[in-house]
Amino acid sequence: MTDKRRALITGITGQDGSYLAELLLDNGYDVCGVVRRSSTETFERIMDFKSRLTLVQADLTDQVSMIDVLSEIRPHEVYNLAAQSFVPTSWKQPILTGDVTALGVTRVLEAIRVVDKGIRFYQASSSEMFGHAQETPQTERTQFYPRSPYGVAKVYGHWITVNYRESYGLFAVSGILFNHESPRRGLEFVTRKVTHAAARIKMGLESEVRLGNLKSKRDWGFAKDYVRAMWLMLQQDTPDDYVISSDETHTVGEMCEIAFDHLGLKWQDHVRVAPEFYRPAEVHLLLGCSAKAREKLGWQPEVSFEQLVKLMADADLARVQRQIKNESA
Ligand code: NDP
Ligand code: GDR
Repeated sequence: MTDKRRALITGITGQDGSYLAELLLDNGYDVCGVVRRSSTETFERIMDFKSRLTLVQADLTDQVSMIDVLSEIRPHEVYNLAAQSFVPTSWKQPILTGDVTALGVTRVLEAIRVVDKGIRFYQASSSEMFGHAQETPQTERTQFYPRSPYGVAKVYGHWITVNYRESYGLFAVSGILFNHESPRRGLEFVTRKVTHAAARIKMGLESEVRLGNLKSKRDWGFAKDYVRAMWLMLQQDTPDDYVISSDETHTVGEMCEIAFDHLGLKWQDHVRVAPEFYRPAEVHLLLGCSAKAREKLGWQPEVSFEQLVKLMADADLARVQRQIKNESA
């Protein structure tokens, strides 16, 4: 082991894990990632820099595996990004979602308590905890009212993080992050679903995309900006919780308009509303206030909503064009 700072990331194969790993490598860290056993590889997002990472096998549902990993790696910082993170799946698999997204947090915290209480801990909390928002904009003091099993699980994860900080004096922080997106976003999330579909429609591979509620409003930012805030939270003198958001809100419909328009298409010609994408309980409006993070962490986003949607549409168009070229070669 070297003298460099060591970070362990759970969820390193996900959108945020991949960006955070790159940031930490750039900052001179030894970066280790937890990966779970799978019959096919899930390394697509980290492929370009995988040789610079240490990957270890463990699962958030297995307490001993987490203790073993922490004992082996002895990180200075742990970023807990692993979760069942797709809201609709949380109604289909509420028990699994609770096990990974809620209890999984306690397993990581228990591993820290047993192995080394000096390890700094970041918990990926979510604006979904505000759910049926009790006030607008939402701040660190806004009451939670989750509207999905996922949101409920994240509320547990948030409070157990606060509780371990207060019970054991851990440097444990909860980042309440609003939606953040990128070309690495999973294809089932609405922004990526739209930019990917718009690119395929542009290239004549499809003619329409079926979506749910076009009126719901989200506070969307760029994932690369948001992982910077995670790192900043663990560099402070004292542990605290922060809202991270763009402080703007837009409808799903507006997002569609920007994406299709950017590729020279009219969104009304291609977007169809399909009841199967409506949720049993919707979160209608999220709008964050990140004033505390801006003041105390010196954080601010660099990519605007419009730039974000356009860069995602451009990336998907390039990807689809590459696929077509490879298939015809
Ligand atoms: P992703 O869904 O892209 O990534 C989730 C990661 O968790 C994947 O690496 C996945 O591994 C891993 N994982 C899932 N289950 C387990 C398990 N049982 N054991 C170990 N690893 C597991 O999520 P994002 O990157 O978008 O989000 C990162 C975190 O931030 C999540 O906790 C999410 O809930 C939270 N969050 C995200 C926001 C967003 O807008 N993106 C906003 C607020 C919070 P595999 O590749 O094997 O599936
Ligand atoms: P969200 O993101 O649920 O906010 O959770 P998602 O992109 O799935 O939905 C955002 C909004 O778009 C509406 N919507 C659709 N959503 C999807 N997925 N597919 C559709 O076809 C569609 N049509 C309309 C939804 O109803 C919703 O209102 C994300 C995840 O990353 C969480 O893990 C994270 O905690 C929160 O963001 C903050």
